[in-house]
Amino acid sequence: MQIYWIKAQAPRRVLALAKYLGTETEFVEINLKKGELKSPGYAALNPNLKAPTLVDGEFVLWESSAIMAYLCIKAESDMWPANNPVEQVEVLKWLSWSDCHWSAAVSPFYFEHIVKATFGLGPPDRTSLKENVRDFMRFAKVLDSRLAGRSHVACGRLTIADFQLASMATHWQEAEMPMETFPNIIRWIAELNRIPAWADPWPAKALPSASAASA
Ligand SMILES: N[C@@H](CCC(=O)N[C@@H](CS)C(=O)NCC(=O)O)C(=O)O
Repeated sequence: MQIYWIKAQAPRRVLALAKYLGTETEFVEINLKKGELKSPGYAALNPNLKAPTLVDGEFVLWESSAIMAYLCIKAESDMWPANNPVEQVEVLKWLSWSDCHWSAAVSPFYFEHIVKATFGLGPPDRTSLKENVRDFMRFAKVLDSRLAGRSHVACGRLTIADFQLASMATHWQEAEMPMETFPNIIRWIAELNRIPAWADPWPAKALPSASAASA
């Protein structure tokens, strides 16, 4: 099994999960500078030209939440409750909410402060972020209320919904997200950061980038 990745938030949650579950995987870093993400070989795996992508024999899967569910099913982990329909839809609800609402609320902050710094795209535009504060507050309130008196978002234990929701929010301080009035989110993120695989999800040794180009 291979996971194609770049140093960004969607691959991050998949890599963290693979590490957490101890999944035997080849981690193939896509070389952005060499244009591997846009190469015909990679496009054949993932027509979105995005990362991550999982390849398991003939089976190819993109979308980080689907990949996380697949890794859990293979590992028989209840972080994706494949055998419990009620729990499964509870996790699915938060995955959907993340993709539809939370992600859009946090990503402008993450982009301006983290993505730009990671890929050398210039300084953050703090002025433009002012118009994103309202949406951030709106959806952070929903998540903070959910986490009041709870250790995790769904099922009373760690699930892939936590990794999905936390991948950008984990960087709230560096990304200057206005999180100060959401103590339950801050506590939840601090607890997640105590998980070694979450705190440091990046593969120790990246394979030579030629692997991605020839995919
Ligand atoms: N919904 C997708 C998002 C994939 C995605 O947007 N990946 C970003 C990194 S977080 C990417 O590959 N960006 C590179 C680009 O757009 O050139 C998932 O969860 O896998």
